[in-house]
Amino acid sequence: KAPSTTASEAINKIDFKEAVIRHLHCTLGTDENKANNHAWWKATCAAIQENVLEGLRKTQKTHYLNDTRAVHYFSAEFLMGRLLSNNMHNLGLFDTAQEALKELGVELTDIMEEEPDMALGNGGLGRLAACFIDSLATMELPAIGYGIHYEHGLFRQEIKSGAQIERPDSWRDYGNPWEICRPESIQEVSLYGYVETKYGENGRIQKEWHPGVTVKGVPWDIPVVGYEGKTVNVLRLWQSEASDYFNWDVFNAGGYVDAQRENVHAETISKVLYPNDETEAGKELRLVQQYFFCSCSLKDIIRRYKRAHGDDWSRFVEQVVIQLNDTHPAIAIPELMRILVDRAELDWDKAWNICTQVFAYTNHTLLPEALEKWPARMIEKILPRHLEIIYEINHRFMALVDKKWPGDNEKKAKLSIIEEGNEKMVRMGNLSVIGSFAVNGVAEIHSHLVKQNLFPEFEALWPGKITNVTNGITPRRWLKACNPALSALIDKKIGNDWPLDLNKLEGLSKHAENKTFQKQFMQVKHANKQRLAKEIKHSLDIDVDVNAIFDVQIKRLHEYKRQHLNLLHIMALYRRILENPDYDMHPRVFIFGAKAAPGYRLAKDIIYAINMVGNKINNDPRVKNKIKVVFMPNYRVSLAEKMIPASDVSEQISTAGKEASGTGNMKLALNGALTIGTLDGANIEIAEEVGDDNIFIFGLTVDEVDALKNDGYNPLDYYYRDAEIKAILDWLETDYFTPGQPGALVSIKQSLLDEGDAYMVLADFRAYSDAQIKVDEAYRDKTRWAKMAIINTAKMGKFTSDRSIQDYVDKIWKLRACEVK
Ligand code: 26Y
Repeated sequence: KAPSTTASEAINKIDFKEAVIRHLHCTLGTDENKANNHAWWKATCAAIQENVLEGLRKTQKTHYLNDTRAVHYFSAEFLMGRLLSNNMHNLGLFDTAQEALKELGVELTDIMEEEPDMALGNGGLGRLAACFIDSLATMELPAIGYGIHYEHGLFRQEIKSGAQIERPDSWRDYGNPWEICRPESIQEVSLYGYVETKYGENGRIQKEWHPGVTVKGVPWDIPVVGYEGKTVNVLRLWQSEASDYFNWDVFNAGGYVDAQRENVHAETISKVLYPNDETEAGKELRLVQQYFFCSCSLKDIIRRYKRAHGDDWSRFVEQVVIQLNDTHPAIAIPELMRILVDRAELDWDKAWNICTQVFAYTNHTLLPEALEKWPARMIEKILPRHLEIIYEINHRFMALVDKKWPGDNEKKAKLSIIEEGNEKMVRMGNLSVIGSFAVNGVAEIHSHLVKQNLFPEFEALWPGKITNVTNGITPRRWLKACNPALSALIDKKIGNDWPLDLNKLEGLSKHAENKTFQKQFMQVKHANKQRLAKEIKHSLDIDVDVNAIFDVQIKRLHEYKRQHLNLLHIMALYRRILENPDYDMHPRVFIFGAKAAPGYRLAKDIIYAINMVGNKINNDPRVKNKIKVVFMPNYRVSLAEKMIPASDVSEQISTAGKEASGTGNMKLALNGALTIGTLDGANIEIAEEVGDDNIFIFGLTVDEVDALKNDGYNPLDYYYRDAEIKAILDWLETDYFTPGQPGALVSIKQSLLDEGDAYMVLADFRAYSDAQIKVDEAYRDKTRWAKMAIINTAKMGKFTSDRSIQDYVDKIWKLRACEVK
């Protein structure tokens, strides 16, 4: 019998055991007999971190010596999840660590559960940033992520009597083993105060900002390990602290500073992540957060540049490109102008030239309520000099517009950074387009709509500036690490280089009809479903049938994502069963995971409705277990990693034109789930890849949605014409699902009937229901389903974030890889 490990692995295993024990003793002050899972986890992280830091040191030295151009990814959110499993896989140490720990009597997968998620993001945008920095390191591209070191990430969700409760998330409570504090790189950031105009000797007008307060930005570095571990980049997150000195001059000059000082306590700035996605609340602290991390990051970039190039700004644009992850960091544009004009004393034109060659902007949404706008008065109060700069940028830009379209005030009103009205507002989208050299959407259709509907005047002014880079996901985390059984099967079939070259998965296509492979593929799925079923039993005490279809909708809760369309369909099935006990359907488990923004009433009502309807159905013997409804609390990255490998059906059912891209759709398809979805976002490109026979597309297209809206969409037409729709909506008004509380679910009906059904749930209901019947038929044909599932995995090559990053490099960043030896 062949030995299970090679000689070198055996040595590594011994080294690794030694390192873990050493850390138990010397880092944690405990020992093998006393250590609990948490201590074992920490010691294992520390042992891995030794290897990480070695790579980090080499990478930083190499980048410094080669004076590399780098991309700086500015993002208010990085949804990193857990790092242990990822870092072990990327270093190629997973198996070694697993065996080493086993010999110490410790189960690696158990201790991995000790790690809290780094949930420093809301959803898609934050997770995209995390996938991108994984790809950047993997592709050996010099890159740094810049963000905020939130003390509390996205809230922890509990479900009490069916309703969402928010609890604080404390991801660092017992110390984070990955982060490194860098006090030597602290930055100072100013806020509030006033601007003084001075006249220099040469007649040059000088502006001096006398800030009201100064705060400290303390950087924490999280190493980002590329696959195969050669390049280790960093994610640098800024934590706010009270400054060592307070500007007493200004303080004494006027009592108003005192008042402003109360507004923002230094430590408050990085205290908590705002849990709203896609709805701008216009909160002052949020703007302060944005400015805080942008200012720290720019100063950090400039410090590093000056170390190599001194005061010579001429090479800045060769060395630095900054990607703005949506408009959240757009304030970096006037901040860089301020630094260049007021501090470095460059001419305006020279400074503007630099800015507009450094920044690039990614748009992630078309929803009007998500487009950031700040009251000019608020910016004036917090950043008085920046408001002046924004006006100056706009003034010069308006002159340019006038040259192109002389006297066209309508064009000017559309293009202006300033929205005139009752209250003057600063449009951060317009500022971002004007201050960037490239703008991109995140899927073909989305980029098309950005050009056609959101920024048509900019598209006319600067054709070619708006481009597309379709999103992607890292196959290391979203297949290799989260689905080890499927990864092993794929390795066996086509070799193990697919994590670096995902198009290799195409090689699975030719086995899609092979009975043995189909069986193996579906056995893996089955085992993953068993594991999830256990988790469901454990956390919710619900029994689910592993032979049922696992139908999964996991994403933030939003009307446009239409979890309520899914719910209405579940109610329809339930009703059909009650009316006809022999109603023919394959058993199905509908599984949801979703957090609602704490202030989003209807979203919370939908969560409540899913739980109440689910509770009724799950306990109704007449259903004979044909339907189960499971709402998994506290959806997050680490839970996604358990749910996605166990999914049969992927629900991607947003109103066409509303979901910019989606990335969960890619993760699920990669793991062999079949999509039921609308022609929206990246679903369209997924359909192109897998072919129409291997996806269930339904519903109105973007053009049809527009046409129906223009014709005057009336949801009541559907209510009165479709008896099933009427019955379901009326059901919501009774106390059938909420005994003793009639009307508890009525807000959903109201939003659909009285408030106009803005997301056309009723218009798409019948098409959705019909598509679900096709899903049911397909699943019953085991061979057909297996083939379809395999083809989905095989055709996901396009959606690796490595491809997205290569597109950014080619179209926008013009970066070169730098090999780290
Ligand atoms: C302005 C503030 C309230 C705000 C905060 C967070 C606005 C938006 C967001 C987050 C947006 C977001 O996550 N968008 C998603 O980005 C993904 C990555 O591009 C897309 O796949 C997804 O369709 C889009 O909804």
